Amino acid sequence: MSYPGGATTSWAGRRRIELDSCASTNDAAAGLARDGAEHGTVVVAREQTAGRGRLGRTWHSPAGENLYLSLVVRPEVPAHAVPSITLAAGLAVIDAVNSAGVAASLKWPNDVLARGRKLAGILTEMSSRATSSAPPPLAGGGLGGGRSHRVEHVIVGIGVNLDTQVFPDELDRLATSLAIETGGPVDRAAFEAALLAGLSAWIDRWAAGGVAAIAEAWMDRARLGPVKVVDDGQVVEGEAVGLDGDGALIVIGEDGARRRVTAGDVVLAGEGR
Ligand code: BT5
Repeated sequence: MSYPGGATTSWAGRRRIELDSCASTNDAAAGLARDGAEHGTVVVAREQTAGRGRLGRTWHSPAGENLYLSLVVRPEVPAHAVPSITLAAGLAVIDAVNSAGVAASLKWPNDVLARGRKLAGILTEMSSRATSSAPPPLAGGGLGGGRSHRVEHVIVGIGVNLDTQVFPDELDRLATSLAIETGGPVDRAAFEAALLAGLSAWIDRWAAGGVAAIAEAWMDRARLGPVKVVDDGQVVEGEAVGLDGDGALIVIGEDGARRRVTAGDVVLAGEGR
C-alpha cells in the first residue's frame, strides 16, 4: 500500500491494550489518555457492553466477532480543526477493507459502506482546554467556536464488522460484515495491522496539511450525488458535491443554493432507511 505522502512511520498501536470486555473502548481510551497515555495508544476489546455511535446511539458490539478499537491521538492542531480527523480515519478504514479484498465507499461524515450497507463506523471524541491566551468570550465571537481551545487528546473510535453473519432485525438490511462480503474467513490480525498503518499515514497527512491534503482522496472514495440531510428534524434535499475547506459537506439544494452541512445524518438516494 502506498500513500501520496510517502513512507510514514507507523505510530498507531505502538502501545496496544487488549481488553476482554469493556463498556466502550472510547471510554477506556479516554481514561488512559487522561492518565497520560501517549499518542498512538490503542485499546481493542473483544466485546463492548455499551458500544456507542453518535448522538447517544448504540453500536452493536457482540463478543468475539468484530473489531472495536480506539486510538489516542494528540494532534498539534486547534480544537476547531479536530472533527475532520474522522475523514482521515475513514480513508484508513477504506484502505484496510480494500486490502481484505472488499470494495467500499465513504459516506459523510463517518460511515463506511459496502454494497450500500454499513460495514464500519467512526466515533471521534475530543478533550480540550481553554488556553491562557483565550480572548474574552465576547471578543472571541462567542463560546463554542473552540478556536481558543488547546486539544488535550482526541479519541478516534472505530467499529468494523468482521465476522458477524447474522445481525439483529433492526440492522438486518442496513449492516454488513467483511465475512458476509468475502464469503470467507477474515484475518483479524492482518486487518488490524493494515488499519493501524493506514491511520498512522492518513492522520499524519491530515495533521500536516488539513482537509486540503486528504480531500481529493476522500472524494474519490465517497458516495456523493443525490442526498437528503437530516439534522435536528430539518431536512434538506440536494446534490452532495464535495468537501469544504474544514471538512463540511457541500450540498447544492434543489433551489440551487449552496449549503455547508456540518452536522446531521446523510441519507443517500436508494439507501434503505
Ligand atoms: C457510528 O455512529 O457509526 C460510530 C460507531 C463507532 C463504533 C466504535 S466501536 C469502538 C468505539 N467504541 C465505541 O463505543 N464506539 C466506537 P452513528 O453514525 O451514530 O451510527 C450508529 C447507527 O449505526 C445505529 O443507530 C445503527 O443504525 C447502526 N449500527 C449500530 N451498530 C452497528 C453495527 N455493528 N454495524 C452496522 N451498523 C450499526
